Amino acid sequence: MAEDCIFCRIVAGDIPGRIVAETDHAVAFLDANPLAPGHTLVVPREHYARLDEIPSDEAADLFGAVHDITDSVEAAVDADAVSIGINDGEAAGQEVPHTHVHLVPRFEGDGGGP
Ligand code: DGP
Repeated sequence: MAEDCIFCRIVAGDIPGRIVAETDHAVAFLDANPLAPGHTLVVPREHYARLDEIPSDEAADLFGAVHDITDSVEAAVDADAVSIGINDGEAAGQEVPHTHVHLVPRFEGDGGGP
């Protein structure tokens, strides 16, 4: 755990997070600054700043969680689709240096997305 990492602190339960799913290696919680209702972040439990730092078994679990919860995220807010994305590195727009997958519910004609 990185003491100064907000996502590590949510995973550890040190600060409140609206957690929607948990697996052995991944935790999903609602984004505090959502692009759409139901915007969810899926993060590895361990602190990895970038995607290529995650061991393959933990990456498989992370993307398994993404696979398993996408339908529920979409259904929870009655969306039409979901945009799934990672800002991998600062130049890509990554603000929180703990790898996370965005699940952004999409609605017909919303014109939004990550
Ligand atoms: P990115 O730009 O890809 O690093 O996205 C970071 C996301 O994290 C952004 O959508 C807002 C969200 N976020 C930042 N701080 C917090 C927090 O303290 N709690 C939660 N739940 N989300 C946060």
